[in-house]
Amino acid sequence: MRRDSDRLPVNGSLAVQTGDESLAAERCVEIYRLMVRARVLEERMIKMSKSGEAYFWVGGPGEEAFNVCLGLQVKKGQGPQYDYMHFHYRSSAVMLALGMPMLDAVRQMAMTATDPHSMGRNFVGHFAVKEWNVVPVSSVIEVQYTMAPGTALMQKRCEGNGLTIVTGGDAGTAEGDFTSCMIWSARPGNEVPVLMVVTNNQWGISTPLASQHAEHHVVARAESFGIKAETVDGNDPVASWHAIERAMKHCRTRRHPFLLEAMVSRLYGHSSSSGAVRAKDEVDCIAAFEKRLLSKGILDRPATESIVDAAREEAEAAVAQAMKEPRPTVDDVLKHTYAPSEVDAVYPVDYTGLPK
Ligand SMILES: Cc1ncc(C[n+]2csc(CCOP(=O)(O)OP(=O)(O)O)c2C)c(N)n1
Repeated sequence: MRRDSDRLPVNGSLAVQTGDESLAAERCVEIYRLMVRARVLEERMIKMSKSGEAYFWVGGPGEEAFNVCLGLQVKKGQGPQYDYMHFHYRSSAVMLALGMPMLDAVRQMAMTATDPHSMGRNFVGHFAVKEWNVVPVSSVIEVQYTMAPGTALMQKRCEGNGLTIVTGGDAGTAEGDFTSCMIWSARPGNEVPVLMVVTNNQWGISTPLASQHAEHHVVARAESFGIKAETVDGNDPVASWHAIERAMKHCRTRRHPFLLEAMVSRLYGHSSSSGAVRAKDEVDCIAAFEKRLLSKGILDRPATESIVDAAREEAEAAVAQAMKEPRPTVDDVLKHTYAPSEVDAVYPVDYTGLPK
């Protein structure tokens, strides 16, 4: 039976600690709940991909600790005074932390016309929210890194303290786009506030990081551009929270770039194309954090179970709702495209015979 996990009593004097850094109990519970919701959402979407309710799945199980901490610290809003976000396809936990309902992720997975990110036309995890400065996610990896200095330059010109956040995986950093981002963010006298995040799971689909990169850590490349950088254990929410806070403070106040490399897990392989099978030999950030919360007495077992139950109910309700909603039709093909009229005039498309 569902209990109201939002009203769990939290002892305000408790905290979770990593080294000298700590997070208060209330913040820990907020982070834990979002991490659980993100994992349950992704696991339900993996089930959709295997059951015929949907097709391709890609997402972020294993990145929840870092991504929730990132989402909770974003200055959310529309326009240059707020943060711009150029994400990759593993950012569902950031989006939930920003306030996206599970239903909107499920709608994209189910390719419904109600999907607010792409009207059912893009892959799952390809978010786009104009009101929150979430720039459309690209399937072509790394192009987001070349776009990021553009929004950051505009933010610098507009003054204020908005910054640009760009995320991607470790393999993608081999693309020239990653270097372009460092060059354009760090031009002497023209530095711009880009927070470059690399979530390093040590894989590029099936290629191990160690077989491609001689440098020990991605952050090693920052030094040659004079970019401040840090590597953090992205499986630890306490360490992640503080590293993100430091990096954001640098970008907001100095108006300079920062490179933050978060070491994370990849708990269900690359995507449904590689089977989406649970990895047993990688750290599970939720299990690890839960253990710390239980041992500190911040949550007890019934409380963690109630959080998981509530998340599962939410995910089931989202899937049930999305499956009832309409799919896009042929008449929708040219809606929300940049230049439908010109393209249509030059290359007229015959839609007769296609299913409505
Ligand atoms: C330009 C480009 N090349 C190749 C691909 C195919 N591809 C999709 S994801 C991926 C691996 C990316 O690995 P990484 O950047 O480490 O991110 P991860 O998926 O591990 O989070 C590749 C090669 C692509 N989408 N775009």
